[in-house]
Amino acid sequence: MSKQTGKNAASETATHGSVRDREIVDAKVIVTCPGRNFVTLKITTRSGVTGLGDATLNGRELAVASYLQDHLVPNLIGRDAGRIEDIFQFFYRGAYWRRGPVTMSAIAAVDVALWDILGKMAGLPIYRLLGGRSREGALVYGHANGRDIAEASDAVGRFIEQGFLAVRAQCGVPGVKKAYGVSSARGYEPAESELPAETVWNTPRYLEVAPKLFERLRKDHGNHVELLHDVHHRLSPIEAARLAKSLEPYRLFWLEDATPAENQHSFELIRQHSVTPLAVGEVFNSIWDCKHLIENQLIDYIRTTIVHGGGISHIRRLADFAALHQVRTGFHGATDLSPVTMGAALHFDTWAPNFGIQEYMFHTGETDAVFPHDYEFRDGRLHVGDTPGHGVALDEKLAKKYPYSPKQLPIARLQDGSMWDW
Ligand code: CS2
Ligand code: MG
Repeated sequence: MSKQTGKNAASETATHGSVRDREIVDAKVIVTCPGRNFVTLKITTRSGVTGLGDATLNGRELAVASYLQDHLVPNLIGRDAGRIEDIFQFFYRGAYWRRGPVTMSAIAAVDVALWDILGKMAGLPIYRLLGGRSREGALVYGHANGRDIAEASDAVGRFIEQGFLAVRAQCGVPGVKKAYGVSSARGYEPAESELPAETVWNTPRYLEVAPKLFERLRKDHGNHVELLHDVHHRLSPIEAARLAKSLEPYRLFWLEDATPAENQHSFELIRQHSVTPLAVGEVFNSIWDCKHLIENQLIDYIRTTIVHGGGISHIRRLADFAALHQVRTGFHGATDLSPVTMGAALHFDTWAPNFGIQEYMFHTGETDAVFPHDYEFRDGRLHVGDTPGHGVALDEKLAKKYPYSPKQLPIARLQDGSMWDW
């Protein structure tokens, strides 16, 4: 049997693209830096239908670009673009080396590009292919931050004025030069320099300021706005438990990445001590990274999104598994995830019965011009359009004007110089 033909190939109808129409004839990796680096895969079928997938892994972009270019693209040519599940399995099982952020981001780019092609061939937006609309729009949260509590509270106020119903709040930590999540003059973009910037962390100071921030936010903005906070893996499990407990009076929507989760049992300790809802998973890349967390209901929201988790095909499995345990989705949506991921994620959010919330940081005007898209923000929610596929395009000519620019994420050390979690 050839790569692209199955037994019943001839009987497949032209309406959905015949096997010949669906044959992959080109797959191209495009690296561009309109304000920040993005890696995009563009797959083209014999009938000229194209699909786009995001493969951006912040600070490690070229590793994924090479994985795609050198190892996946040669396997794609000649294959049937309609066999999305089989292509996922081919790359996941077939490579022998399973999982990992580089592998799963590369597979995700292929998977999302194929779902985009399927949508275009069917004339349907992806949310309809998944099973249709479960909601009118996806609740999103924006990023408010300030050098101190007062500045952060003003920033939260500005998000509420813009119509946001949910806001993540971070503030500077007295005595800490560069705390996670606090903007520089150019806005918050953590991968700032060619080699990692070194920051120094102070847990006791942070544990003092965080509850004060939320006490003030509730005082200034009332009890109805949803408030979120990201610890960015900087606490030990018992410190995380203490923070979660101290934040209980301020009714957080979630506390994110309270402690690293390689050891999924760590979250048992936090759960024993607090009813603050917990979110984790932006650095996960498969269902196996959160199996214990989910089946033991140690978290409330799973953050793993499409680009780092193998695409729509794998994340759908993860979301269905999470639903069995009343865990909701809360996809990662920082600026290092391209508009292609945002588009695909919003289709997923529009469908997923156990959707919780979607992170939404604004891309720069340059990024939006390179990736024209049809999703839009209205009344605290993001709304997908009805363009077939995921509704995000790529202006290749414009993309060429922004060559790759090496940038890595910062690192954190404790005051004595030992490495810590950034
Ligand atoms: C963050 C991100 O959005 C978040 O919750 O933790 O800013 C994260 O640091 C970056 O996406 C890393 O690439
Ligand atoms: Mg985070």
